[in-house]
Parts: sequence; structure tokens; C-alpha cells
Amino acid sequence: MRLLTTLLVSAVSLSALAQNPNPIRVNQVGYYPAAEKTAAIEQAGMASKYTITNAAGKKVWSGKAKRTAVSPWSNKQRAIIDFSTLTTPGEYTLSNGKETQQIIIKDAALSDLAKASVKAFYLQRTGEPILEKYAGVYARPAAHLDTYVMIHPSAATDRRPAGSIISSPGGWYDAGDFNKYIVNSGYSVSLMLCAYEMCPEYYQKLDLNIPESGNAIPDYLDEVMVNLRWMQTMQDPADGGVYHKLTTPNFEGFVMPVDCHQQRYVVAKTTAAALDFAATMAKASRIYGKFPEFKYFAAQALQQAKDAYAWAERNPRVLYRQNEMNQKFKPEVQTGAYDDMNVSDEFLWAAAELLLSTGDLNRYGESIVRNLGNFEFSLPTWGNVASLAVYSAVAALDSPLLSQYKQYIPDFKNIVVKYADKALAEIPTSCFNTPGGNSEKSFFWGCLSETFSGQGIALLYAYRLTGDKKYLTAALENADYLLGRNATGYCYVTGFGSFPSMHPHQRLSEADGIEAPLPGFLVGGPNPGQQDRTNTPEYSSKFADESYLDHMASYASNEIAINWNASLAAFIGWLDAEMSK
Ligand code: 9MR
Repeated sequence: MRLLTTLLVSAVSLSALAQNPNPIRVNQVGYYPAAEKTAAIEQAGMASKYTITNAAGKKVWSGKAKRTAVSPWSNKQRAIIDFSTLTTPGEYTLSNGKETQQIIIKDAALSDLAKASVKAFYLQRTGEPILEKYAGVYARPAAHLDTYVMIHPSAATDRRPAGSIISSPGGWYDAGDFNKYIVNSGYSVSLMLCAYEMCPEYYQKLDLNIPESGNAIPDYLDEVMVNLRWMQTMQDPADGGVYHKLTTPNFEGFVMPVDCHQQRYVVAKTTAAALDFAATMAKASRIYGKFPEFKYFAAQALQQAKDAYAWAERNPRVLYRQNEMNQKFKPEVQTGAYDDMNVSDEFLWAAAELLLSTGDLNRYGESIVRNLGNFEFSLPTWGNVASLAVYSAVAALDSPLLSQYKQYIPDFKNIVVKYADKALAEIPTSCFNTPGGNSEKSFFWGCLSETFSGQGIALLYAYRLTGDKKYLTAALENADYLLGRNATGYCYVTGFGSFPSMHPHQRLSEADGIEAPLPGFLVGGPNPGQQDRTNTPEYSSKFADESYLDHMASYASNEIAINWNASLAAFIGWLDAEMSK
């Protein structure tokens, strides 16, 4: 019996390793009627002919490739075909004469995906029961209550000595693991709030079917509040410092939360944690302060932001160095580090958010100028948050407050548009007709979020700043990549598309006994670094954009994480908002 099970398991995982056998690579979730629509055909030249038939079998389109492109990594030649002229909603079949692939064109094409990408955060909640009413088969009992969290020796103070206990409940699990990290939480929450600021009406209408649905607050903000409430507990009220993370010493096994029994600790106050916390709380106070129900929260969050910022000013270079920490303190901590050795962008971001929330130029202006340096736009990541300051400023461009300090900031509009134009210039020669993913550097741990949805968000800012549709069109190309028009042919969001990722490195998905993974999660994606190779079977390819393994052991290419889903939720929601106007 055991042998049989092993054989079955390896058969399953072997089939999971393969790339999509279908050479016709499309957005498997759906194209908006008005969108530019392209497909990429593997190993094809200019000669082939393609046809599209509708559900009744009638030919509605035929044509040849508009161009070919050769991959700089695998040397594979692909043909790009463009069927944008097809605008009638429906289900179609695209054929190259041998293989066929379904094409979906519909209104609100990405609307369900937008919702699922936010609902995923409900499924990641900790410390409360996840109820069948909202989560269906993914219901699970409350665990990791975090009401008995120990101060790790690295975080000890006179008032809170090592071994003393605090309560720090709630929030979201960070990723495939069960720990909670401030640096990544601040980044994730803020990115979600950025999208809300740009499309408030859209996000206000999202009905997520979560326990808070039906109250006076938009579900989207209710969900984000879950993590904000947890973050608030991570500040030491005695000095304003913020713990870097709440964690077990070692990662838990692949078990469900109720089966986890390791003691959890808050570990080390750091400058990055204080500043990410300050920026996030300051931003949240502006957004939630508009709702009477959150007046108290807004005041409290702003005060917490100021205290955290002041702590960071007194402690400007307390960096998280896990190895050094482990030399000094026990128990040793081996979980995610989120270690950032440059905090000038965090200072810039926190000062910018505090300025926008307080209007106090005397207090925060100097830090902004000092940390701006020769500012150049780069896509935001958990460790590079400078452009989040730009995003917040863009949302406030029309406010009288911003005009007060215009002389202190560069021309953000130009900066974002310049970046976007450079990205657009890539499309005509790109293997998959995308602005993202055209260089070796585009592929790394978590690249799908940063290179594709993160860039998509920047393009949407450029669209908003200029009103020029070419940026929106380009952003959609990156969405198509994530959803199947790519080198592996996977739809990289769980639960969506005809060939989706099935085995994410996510304890909740693997340990629950349900075959289908939790839906709505973007996986990390192709990563030629393959840092998990000692734990995984062989990847099927070493090429940059094919170095992906749909295997639960692959934490370097197939994990899920709140920062990645935050960028998915911001990107897809914003796209859907624009395309549904
Ligand atoms: O997203 C993080 C990525 O940028 C780093 O390269 C990687 C290795 O340090 O860690 C990633 O973050 C992980 C975190 O440390 C722990 N939870 C899971 C995260 C996603 O893999």
C-alpha cells in the first residue's frame, strides 16, 4: 500500500513538473472586448496560418503572425499573433492547424480574479476561525492566537525583559509559512492602499463575502484593517520601537495551524520595521480617517506613526542581521529575514507619508530632501520602498498640501512617465509582447509580482498621469503574461485558467488534504537562482523564464506571499476598474 501511494505521489508530482504541453500560449482567464489581444505560439515561424472559430464552429478570424521573436535564453522562436479585431464577447477556439486553445473574450474579464486576489487575504488570516460560509472547503479552526508571545532576548528591554509575554493577535500569515513580518506587512498593506486611493469607487464596491461584509466599511478596507490591527500591536508603547517579526524559531513543518505548537516570539526592533510601520500607519490614518467609524483608529495610527519615526531617528541604523543575532541570543531564529541593508528609501517613504498626513513640513521636509538624492524611479519591492512615496504623492497631486512642498520634490509625473516609456519600448521585440520580463535580471525570487504586476501598477500610474491609453494597453500585456502567455504556459494564479499552478509552497494548501490549492494566489515564479534545489526534484529547465517548478517543495519559485498578492490585487483590481469604466 505504501509503495502504491509513493508511486501515485511521484506520478502526480512528475506530471506537475511539465510545462504546458499546448504551444498556443494565451491569457487563459479572459480578454476584455476592447483590449489588445495577442497569443504567442511556441516554436513557430511566419509561415503558419491561424484561425479562430466561435462556439458554433464558424470561422471568425484568420491570419498569420505579425512577427516572431527568439528567446535570448532558450533560443526558441515564437510567433506573435494579434487578434485584437475580434471584439465580440464569447468563447472561441484558436487553432494552428494541429493544436487548439480556448480563448475567452468577455466584459469584466478579470473581475473574478480581482476579487479572488483580495479574498486570498481572508484565507491567510491568522488567529480566527476561517468559516465555511466564507471559505467553503478551506474552512479551518482558529489557531496561532498569538496572545502569549514571548519577548525574544534580541528584543528585551527593562520593561519587557526576555521571556516576558505580550499579546499580538491577528493579521495575515506572511506567505507559505506561518510567521508575521512587519517589513513585508507594511509594504503589502500600503500597496493595497495605493490602489484604493487611485480607484476608491471600484474597491468600495468589491463584495468579498468576508465576516465584515455588510458593515459600513468597504470589504477591501475591512480586509486590510485585519493586518493593520495586528501591526499596531507590534509597537512597544514604551519607546515607539517596532519588532521586526513575530515568529517561531524554526519554520513549522507542512502541517495545519492547529497542529503547530512551537513558542512564538517577537524578535529585534529594527529601523526598517519602525519606518515601514510609520509610513503604513500614516497612510492608513489618511484613508481610514475619512470613515467616522475609524476616527479613533486614524488618530491612534498617526500617533503610532510619529512615535515609530522618532524611534528610527534615534536609532537610524539598527539593521536586521539574523546570523549575528543568533551568535548572541538563544533560541536561534531561522525564519525569513527581510533584511534590508539600506534604509534611506524607508526614511524617505516614512517622512513623505508623515508629511502628507500631518502637513508638517518643518518636521519632515528635511528628511525627504536628504533621502531623495538623485531620485530615479524603480519598481517598489519590500526592500525598496522609495517609489511608494512617489505613488502617495501622485495620489495627492491635486491637494493644496502638496503644492506647499512642490519645491522640495522632483517632478514625479515626469519620473514615472519616463520609466513607463522605457518599459513600453521593450514590447515590439519582446518574446511575449510584454513590457516586463525581457532581460535575465527580470527573473528572480518573487519576480512575477515585481517584474509583471509591479510594473503593471507603475504603468497604470503613467496612464492616470497622462491619460494616454498606450500605458493601459501595455499594463494588460503583463496581466496576459501572468495568466498564461508565457514561457511555461502556466497560469500563475491558483484556481484560475486552464493550466494553473497546482502545488504552491503553502502550508495551508498542502496540509489541508484538499487537492486544489487555495484560490487567488500568485506564485513567486521563474527563478534561475533555484535556491531550493537541495530540497526539490530537478527543475524542467534552467532558462531564466522557464526556471519554474510547480512543486510544493519549491519555495524559490512556487511560494505564495502577501506582498506578491498585494501587487496582484492592486494590479488586477485597478486594471478591471479602468476596463470596466
Ligand atoms: O520575498 C523574499 C525574497 O525577496 C527573498 O529573496 C527571499 C530570501 O530571503 O525571501 C522572500 O521572503 C520570504 C520570507 O523571508 C519568509 N516568508 C516567505 C517569503 C517568500 O518566499
